[in-house]
Amino acid sequence: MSNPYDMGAIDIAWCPGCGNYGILNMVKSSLSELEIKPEELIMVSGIGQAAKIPHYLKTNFFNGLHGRALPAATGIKAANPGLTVIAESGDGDMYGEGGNHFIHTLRRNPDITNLVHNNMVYGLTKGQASPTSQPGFKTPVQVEGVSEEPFNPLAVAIALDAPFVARIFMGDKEQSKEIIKQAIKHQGYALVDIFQPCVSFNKVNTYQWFKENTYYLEESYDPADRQAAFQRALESEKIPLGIFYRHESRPTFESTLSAYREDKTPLSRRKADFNKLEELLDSKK
Ligand SMILES: Cc1ncc(C[n+]2csc(CCOP(=O)(O)OP(=O)(O)O)c2C)c(N)n1
Ligand code: SF4
Repeated sequence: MSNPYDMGAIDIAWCPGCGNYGILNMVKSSLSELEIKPEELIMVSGIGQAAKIPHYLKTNFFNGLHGRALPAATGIKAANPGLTVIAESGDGDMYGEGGNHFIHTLRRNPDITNLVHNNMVYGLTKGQASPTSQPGFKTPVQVEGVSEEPFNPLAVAIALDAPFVARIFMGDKEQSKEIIKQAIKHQGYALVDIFQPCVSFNKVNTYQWFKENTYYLEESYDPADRQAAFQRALESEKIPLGIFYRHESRPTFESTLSAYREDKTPLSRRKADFNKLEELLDSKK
């Protein structure tokens, strides 16, 4: 069956063997299996190799500045609550340049899905360390190896009570696709950190490395238990995969906006009322 998101024969700028291809395929199949129409979706990204992903799906997209996918996605969802909004980019883009937006998006809880291609390196700019690079990782810039503690996106998200927090490996296609689908269906902010090998600039965290160093949370694991989720997010000897934390109890950002209290019409469909604006400005004089 043809996928409505297919672009046909196009040039894709990623290196042969890059993990981004697998993620692109998983996202396309998730969207078509959920029967989300391309016209009801918008993909938002920043800058980087992963951030090119919206160019390769036949849908709406907004390609912003480096690190600015999340505030743009939050604004788009607030103006068009009926759209499915996915913010998708690399670990550098979301956790490094966009780190402050990441924190405040967790606090706001817009109903968006945040897919982060985590290759533990800056791919586009040819292999500098990223916030998730492992200690000791050597690059042409970090010649003695990374000495900083890696950023732990899952622990930060759980600490800030994000309602859906998961980690997957792109090499495990079926399990990963099911988790992406659950994240898209989840009402509220959903983080899926996706392990993705960069075959050109990360020769340490390879397909084999991710296979050998990850395992799935056991079936008896309860994602409603926040303390357990936090503990599991801190594990680093072997890295757990799966849905770490999930709850439905926080209202979404857009549902709390006063603009929707009496009128549910999306802001994007309302006509500007300049008389009201004038009244408002006059009332502040
Ligand atoms: C403000 C700003 N700083 C730095 C850059 C240079 N730059 C472009 S992409 C990138 C890193 C992208 O890394 P990541 O988000 O991990 O994506 P990847 O390319 O690995 O998929 C950097 C530092 C930029 N474009 N803008
Ligand atoms: S540099 Fe790395 S992340 Fe970028 S396309 Fe090549 S393999 Fe993929």
